[in-house]
Amino acid sequence: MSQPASPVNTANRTRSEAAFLEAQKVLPGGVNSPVRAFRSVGGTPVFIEKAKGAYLWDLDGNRYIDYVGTWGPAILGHAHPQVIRKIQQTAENGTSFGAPTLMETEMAQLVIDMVPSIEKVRFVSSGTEAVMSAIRLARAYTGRTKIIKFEGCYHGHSDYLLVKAGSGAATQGVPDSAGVPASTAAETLNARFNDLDSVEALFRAYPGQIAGVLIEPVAGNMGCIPPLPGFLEGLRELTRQESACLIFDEVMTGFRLAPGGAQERFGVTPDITCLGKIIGGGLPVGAYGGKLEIMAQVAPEGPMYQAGTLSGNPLAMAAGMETLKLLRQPGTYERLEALGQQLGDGLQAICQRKGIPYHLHGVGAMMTLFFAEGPIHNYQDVCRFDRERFNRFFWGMLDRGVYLAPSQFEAGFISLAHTGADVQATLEAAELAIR
Ligand code: KE4
Repeated sequence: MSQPASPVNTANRTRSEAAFLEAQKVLPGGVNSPVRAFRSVGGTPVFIEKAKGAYLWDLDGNRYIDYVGTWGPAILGHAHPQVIRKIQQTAENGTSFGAPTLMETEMAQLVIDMVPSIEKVRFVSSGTEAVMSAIRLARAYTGRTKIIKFEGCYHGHSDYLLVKAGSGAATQGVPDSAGVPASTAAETLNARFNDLDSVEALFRAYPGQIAGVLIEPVAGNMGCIPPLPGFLEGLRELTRQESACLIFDEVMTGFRLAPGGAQERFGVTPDITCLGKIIGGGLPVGAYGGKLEIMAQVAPEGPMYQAGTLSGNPLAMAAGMETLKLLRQPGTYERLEALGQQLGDGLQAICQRKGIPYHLHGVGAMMTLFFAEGPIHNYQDVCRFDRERFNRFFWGMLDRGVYLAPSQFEAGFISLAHTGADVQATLEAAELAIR
């Protein structure tokens, strides 16, 4: 492999270090979302000054090739000129009205056209809000209270989803955060990803009580883990038999794995779909949607209450609509697949050549290099990873100008702004950072 002309060195981050000290005086942990604090890898987080295309620049002027993509939304790359211009034009007419606008109807129609399961949609302001509302909707529609989720999947920070598995396989959940009442957690049951038997066991243990099964159809919050063949189809059949809602949390996979998300890619149509990230083009948008008869529950059409001051916000609708329209251009997903393949193949070749235990899962433009032997089908498998080797890799890449998620339990994201040369430069850094 050719050596880089002038090795990139971004290890001087003194301004970020000073900024982090100041931030910790006024923000819990110095951040507005925990993962940004780099606690899992240690050290000081990078403070970003600006971003454009596939690149970030920090306060010290270092440039990074970005594979976090603000955790998924930046699928076009950062600050796409057409998105920025649309936001600017929209802002000239005001930023929020708290009243209906034509843009919300147009955006809803676009989402309905793209996502197979959605016949009617409600916009909210985050993925957390979308999933929280979808759970309430499943409970309203079925009249049941229990929810099944999967260990290792993350669905935002609502009380009933910050719940981990209890001691026994079929026991009720226990809080996974301070402040979550045990009574709330008890309504949430945990199954094992890619293990249909674990789901069937819960339906047998709680007959007629389960409102819905909530899943990331491709897991992205325990690293990227795809469904085994037949797993999603099995969930679809089981929930149909049990008259429970199948809820796909496509906050991360929506519009990334295909125009219609994982449900289009894998050909399994849920009852309710949750969306976020890409749908807002980098501005705060979440959404939940599904069949007409289910969405008829949602106020003011039906009895299930949900509301939001900034829901359907004009700026967010403008950014999201422009993003989705650009994603629908021919060749988009082929290009994302090709870049993902180039990066995944290159990383695997490095690990193989060096005899490093690894497993790589990549689905289109999202992937994770696990420093653990495969197979990796669920959360327990991921927990075998070599933490020291991951941390060496993370910092080795950051110091060479490649910005990765600061946790083995996250997915990496490629954008349409990344080039083959960016991937090649990434692999040159990885050649030195994987050890
Ligand atoms: P937000 O509330 O952060 O918009 O969405 C919550 C959420 C829901 N569902 C899935 C599948 C998600 O991945 C997320 C949020 N993802 C994390 C990254 N793994 C966001 C980053 C963060 O928490 O700061």
